[in-house]
Amino acid sequence: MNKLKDRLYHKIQEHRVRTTKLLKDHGDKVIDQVTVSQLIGGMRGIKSLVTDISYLDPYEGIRYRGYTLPEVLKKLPKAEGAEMPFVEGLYYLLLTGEIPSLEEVSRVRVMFRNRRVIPRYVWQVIDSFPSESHPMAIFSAAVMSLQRESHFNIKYKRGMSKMDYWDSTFEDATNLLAKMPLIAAYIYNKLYHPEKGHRYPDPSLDFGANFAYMIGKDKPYDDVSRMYFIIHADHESGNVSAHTGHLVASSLSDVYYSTSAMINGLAGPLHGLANQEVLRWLQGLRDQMNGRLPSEEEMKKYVWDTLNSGQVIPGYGHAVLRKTDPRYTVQREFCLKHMPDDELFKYVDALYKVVPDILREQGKAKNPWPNVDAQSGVVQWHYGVTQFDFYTVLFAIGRAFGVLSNIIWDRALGYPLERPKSITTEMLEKMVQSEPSLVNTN
Ligand code: AMX
Repeated sequence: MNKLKDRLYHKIQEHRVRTTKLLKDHGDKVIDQVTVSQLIGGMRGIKSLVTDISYLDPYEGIRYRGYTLPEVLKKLPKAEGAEMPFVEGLYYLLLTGEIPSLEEVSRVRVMFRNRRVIPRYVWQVIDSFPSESHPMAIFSAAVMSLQRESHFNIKYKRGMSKMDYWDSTFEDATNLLAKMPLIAAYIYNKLYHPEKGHRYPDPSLDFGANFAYMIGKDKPYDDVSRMYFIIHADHESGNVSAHTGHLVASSLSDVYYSTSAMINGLAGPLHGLANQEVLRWLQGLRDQMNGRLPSEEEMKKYVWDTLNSGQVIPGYGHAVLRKTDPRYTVQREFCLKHMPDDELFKYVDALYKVVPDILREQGKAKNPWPNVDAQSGVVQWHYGVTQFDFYTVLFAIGRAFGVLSNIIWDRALGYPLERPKSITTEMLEKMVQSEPSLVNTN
């Protein structure tokens, strides 16, 4: 067994006892109530999932395994001269809850490097897509096509103990994670730089630096990649992409089916696609201004025009967060250091000054503050990744780390098939008439 898997197995054995005890001793304890508005309103806030990989506090933002993002970025080992840590170290942290040493990260790097081989049929699947296809559709299909490589499926067919599900899921997850940047880079080069062709991975480079190399970007884009993959990795389990991955995997579909489904959920404009929408919306403002920076009044008018036409302000608001997203702040600090004079960054910064007050005045959004997507496209644009259709693919690579770590743990702890109960509107009407307490939200 390799070292990471060994450590993970140790953690799993410790944790199984806790889950078993909770179920056995407290299985009937009530944890939450459900109101009518939660039932009709997308299940907001209902405590109905368990994960130890990350926790999202509405005011503080995300913590991975108990660490805030600034702590994660500070504590995880880095390459010499790098500002951002190895993404491989994040995988170790998410899986085990421990900050790895440089040596432990080196071993994970070798493990990833040895799994970078992509079967030829994946390239053929990508090549068969029309060039106008959205890169998220191509990415999802390419991941899906790898399904025949699943170790979990082979072992399941042969007959495998439930206690061992996590093991082959770990193998599948690690294989897929190692391959995702190569697939993404191939899609990028094919769609946007066909004249340059495909670049083979450089075995000397880590996850983030190799991705930068494969899409032809110089330093500090290696750090941009690392930062991007790390900050997008997980946002606890209820968001659409994480929940979709977990749900599909709960039927014992393998990680290829689950990750492809996760990518499809991320591709919606209210979720991961918002990063591309922010850029599209900002370009609209820039076009109106003929390239000059708008005055505060002009900016306010653009925001109000968007709201009055019934659209949302992309990159603002959140289903859980109630303050500025720390993922926004991490990227803002990177921008302030590396690209303070960037024109789009100035737009984003100017928006930060006007949008929250306007959203408050409009009085609909529960959270008027920016989320991760308000800032991330701007960083990519600055370093020449101007094809904003591609931004959500980058988000998906990062998110796969969290989703796959969760699926490995789901299997380790024997989480069953997910199956909430639904009722009809008529039943609901009858229930609220006969049981007024059911609608009391206090
Ligand atoms: N602009 C305008 N209106 C907004 C808004 C925004 N940025 N954010 C929320 N609202 C509106 C909602 O559309 C809703 O209107 P309705 O009552 O007419 O349906 C009302 O405010 C209440 O919504 P909420 O409870 O505050 O938010 P939510 O949990 O329903 O939705 C989110 C959360 C993110 C979908 C929403 O804030 C939004 O659409 N934001 C813009 C898109 C975006 O940036 N998405 C990315 C989120 C982060 C991510 O997943 N990557």
